[in-house]
Amino acid sequence: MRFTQFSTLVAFAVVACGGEKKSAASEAEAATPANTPAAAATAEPAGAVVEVKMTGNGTSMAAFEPAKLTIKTGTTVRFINVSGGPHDVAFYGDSIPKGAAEALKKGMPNPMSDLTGPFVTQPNEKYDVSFAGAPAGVYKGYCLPHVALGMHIAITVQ
Ligand SMILES: [Cu+2]
Repeated sequence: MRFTQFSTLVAFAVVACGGEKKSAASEAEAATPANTPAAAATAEPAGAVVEVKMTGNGTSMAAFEPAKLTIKTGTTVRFINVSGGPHDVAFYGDSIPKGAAEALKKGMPNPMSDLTGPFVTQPNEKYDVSFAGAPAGVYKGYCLPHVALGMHIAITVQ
């Protein structure tokens, strides 16, 4: 009995110690200047969230589901890699409303280039695009790896 209690204590101490190490590492990370703070990447968006699935069979078919949607300014669109990845979402600079590029630059973390989100490679990995401050109009976009397969999306912001 006594031994069991001791083991539990030791196990707890090890866990506690591991936790401390982790938080020290996080502090070090937080202290390092970065474009996007680690906390921002994992924080839940404040406004409404609408999900868009990114699907494909790895060869001949790939799609955003839905491929057309209507949202309100301030909504976050969550792109989820369901199958056939890697996928990403990019917007046509000449096919978005005036002033939209500035809003999307703030709303698309870790871009590969202007208006082009990073590849989403892991199953169920997500990429959030914030339409905070986004002007009303139609935003036409595509998935870079699958644009030839017709993987397009049109988001209407009201
Ligand atoms: Cu794709």
